[in-house]
Amino acid sequence: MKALVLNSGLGHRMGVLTSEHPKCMTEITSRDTILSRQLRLIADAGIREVVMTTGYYNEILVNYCRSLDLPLHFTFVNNPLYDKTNYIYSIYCAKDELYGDDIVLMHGDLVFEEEVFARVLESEESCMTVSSTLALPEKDFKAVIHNGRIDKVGIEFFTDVMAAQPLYKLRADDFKVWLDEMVRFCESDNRRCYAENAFNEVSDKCKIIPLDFADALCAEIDTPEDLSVVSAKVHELEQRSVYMCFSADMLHSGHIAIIKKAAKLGKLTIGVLSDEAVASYKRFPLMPYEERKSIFENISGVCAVVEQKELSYAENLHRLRPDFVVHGDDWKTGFQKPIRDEVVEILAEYGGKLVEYKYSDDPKYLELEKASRAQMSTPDFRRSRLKKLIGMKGCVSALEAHSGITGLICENTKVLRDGKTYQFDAMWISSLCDSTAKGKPDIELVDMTSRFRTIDDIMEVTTKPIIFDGDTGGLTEHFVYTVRSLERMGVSMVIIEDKTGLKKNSLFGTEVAQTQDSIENFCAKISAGKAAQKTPEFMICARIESLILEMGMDDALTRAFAYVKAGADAIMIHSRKKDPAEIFEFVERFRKEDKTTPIVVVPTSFNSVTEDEFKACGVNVVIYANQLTRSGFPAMQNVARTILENRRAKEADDMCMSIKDIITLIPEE
Ligand code: SPV
Ligand code: MG
Repeated sequence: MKALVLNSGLGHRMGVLTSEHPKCMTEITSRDTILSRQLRLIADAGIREVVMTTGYYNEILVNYCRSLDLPLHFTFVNNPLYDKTNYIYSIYCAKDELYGDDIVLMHGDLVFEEEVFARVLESEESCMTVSSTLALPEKDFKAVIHNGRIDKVGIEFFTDVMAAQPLYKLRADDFKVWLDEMVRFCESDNRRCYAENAFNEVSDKCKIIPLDFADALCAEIDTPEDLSVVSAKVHELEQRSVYMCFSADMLHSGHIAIIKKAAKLGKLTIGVLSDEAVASYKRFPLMPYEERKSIFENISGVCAVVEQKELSYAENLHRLRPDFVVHGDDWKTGFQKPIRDEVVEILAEYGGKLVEYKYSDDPKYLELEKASRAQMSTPDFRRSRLKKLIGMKGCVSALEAHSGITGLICENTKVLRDGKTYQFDAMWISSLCDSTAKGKPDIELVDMTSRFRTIDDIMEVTTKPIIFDGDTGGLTEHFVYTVRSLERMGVSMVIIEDKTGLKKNSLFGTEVAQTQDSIENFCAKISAGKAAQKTPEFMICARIESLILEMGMDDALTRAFAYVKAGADAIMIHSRKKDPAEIFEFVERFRKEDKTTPIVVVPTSFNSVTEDEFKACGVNVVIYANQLTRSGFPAMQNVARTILENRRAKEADDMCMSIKDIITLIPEE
């Protein structure tokens, strides 16, 4: 595309302002003349070729353009009859430079907003800028519009018209029709009229659509009064502020394109979501906040980068009060809608505006997201994530999964509450639920090979970190192999409990015979596991059964410190009491001496405590150990019974997911 800038005119209505240079060189701000601003916008839009018609002060103009040092190639075409002809003849003089290219045509005294220019350039059809809101000018251009296209342009029309400005984008084929007609006009000595007179003759063959800039700035400067109005508006535009928020740790051309557009609206501040906010709403960030921040700081057009701590924009909007918030239109529905609604509400409080651009669903961006998900599910990446999440969030949550589908529920379930999103951070592969799914008791009967198969099924369809219930860990000689296998698979943490002999589920408590291992033996098992592991991030968590087996708080604490000394990366304290008092007491007493070793709890019985309460007292991992099994199983039993009772499935239908939903539940890759 070439830009055609018409600068042959005399500009005599500007008085002394144009006594030493052409009108386009009039200053509109302290840093810009009309022309330097136009040329900067042209260069910023990626246009490289400029054809400029000149007239009086030809040399001054040429030297000035070159002095601006913009990445533009100029072809200057002097209209030798500039004082006797109109710009139709200037274009005629430049015609050899113009055939065959798409052209963006502007008068040299036109000042327009960057956003208006961007819209003109984006138009797929040839277009001319018009305003549906400005009053009709007496002596300036108006465009007659019929059926969505421009029929005539001139100062003499007053019916079916809108105020129009000489800023056009012209497709090569449309411009050829118009240019041919300009040539015909000029060669039959019709050189003192507007170029638009020629257009009016061929408008049926040259389709130009109106592009409505409404109240945005797009105005010619003809007089000193125009100059002061336009300068004030440009000044105001330069003060405008724009806010956008990004989580992206993987920037692609789509993001850059929207940043460039946003920067055209004013000074752009980017809010970068905190690691915690990204992890809560999307997935674990591939890059930490500081790195993401520095990437945005180095993108041209970005004036400032600030942290956005939550998904909600509220805090930053109240503080920054930007004139515009820019976002893709994808948040109008779905999960982000409440966030959008809040933004709209806050902007309305102070008169800010939401600008939404069409969301790009280009498959290449989906491919990139898929690639990063694939990366996250690789063993090394997945394994290391639990430790990082604990470090980042302080307290993480895990939900039980025992199959691919329950893994997907852990992976994909999200809720939005009070401007925050919540999702599970990790998955717990419970011995109880894995055994139950296989119809077997929770007594270490399901062998490791089979347990690994469950891990594999879940890993195949998810990306979140996995905490594995390793029961007693078995014989130390066996445990070291288990550790290495789990590491290889990408499991993040194994929890082994300090019991020996025939293990029964802890929730039986002392109702069944269970033997607690000696501190010495269990420490040896932990140390052997730690010595066997190959990667630094894999965690071995020692689970203390003293409270379950009613051995007392002191025993629990003695064991906890001994296990940490033996190398345990975390400890789990278990209880089957409804009252969380003993858990809180343990955590408090443990934390007095050990501020850092992560503490894990499984609040199946003491389920009244919230994650925030656990976090506040020093717990780092909260495991919901069996809820999916306990909810799925009775629902299935109920349906089975209902079918039997009715000797048909009709009555059970309302208890079931629809066929359509079940067959589309898991999309094919
Ligand atoms: C499991 O989920 O298998 C556990 C936790 O070990 S508990 O059932 O509470 O013992
Ligand atoms: Mg278990």
